Amino acid sequence: MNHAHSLSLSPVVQIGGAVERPLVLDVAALREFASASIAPFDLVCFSTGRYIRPVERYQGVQLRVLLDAAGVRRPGSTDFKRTVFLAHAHDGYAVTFSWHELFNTPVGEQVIVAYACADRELGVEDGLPVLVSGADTVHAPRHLKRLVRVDAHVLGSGHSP
Ligand SMILES: Nc1nc2c(c(=O)[nH]1)N[C@H]1C(S)=C(S)[C@@H](COP(=O)(O)O)O[C@H]1N2
Ligand SMILES: [Mo]
Repeated sequence: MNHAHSLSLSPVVQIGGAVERPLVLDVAALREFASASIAPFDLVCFSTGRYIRPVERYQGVQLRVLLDAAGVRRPGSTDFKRTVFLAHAHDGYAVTFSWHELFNTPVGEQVIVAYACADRELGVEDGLPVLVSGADTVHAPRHLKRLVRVDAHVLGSGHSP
């Protein structure tokens, strides 16, 4: 009936694909995980070089913590080493992360699903929840607004020592 209030409803993030336990997490559920924050940075577009704006300290949960909760490393399988993650936004925008990048480099420490900025709660109109990679050289591409799902994809067909 009244769709105007839909922006005020709590958004939901799903973790799915090649995981043991697909998850559906609202913001309250995101807040139950250990919180992590990333330092302020300038938002700059990769494609055009356009300076967008400075952003303050984001706070949220590390993406790798959510992926661990969903069970990316399945028992008896070494597929995780050729797994990539596709993160999808509400508008169809999508970006990639690799298992190595998130779990086996310092980049992963600063990839967070953010629900607050400068100690203020984000609203959907701010992009809640924002998936952001704090260690990227150019930040805008992986400053993904209104994250809706992250899917694990196992690429190729390598052997599993
Ligand atoms: N959901 C979503 N997030 C996105 C994008 C998008 O198209 N959709 N574009 C990215 C890119 S390439 C840029 S440059 C910035 C643009 O930010 P702005 O819309 O605040 O100018 O958002 C990033 N995050
Ligand atoms: Mo961009």
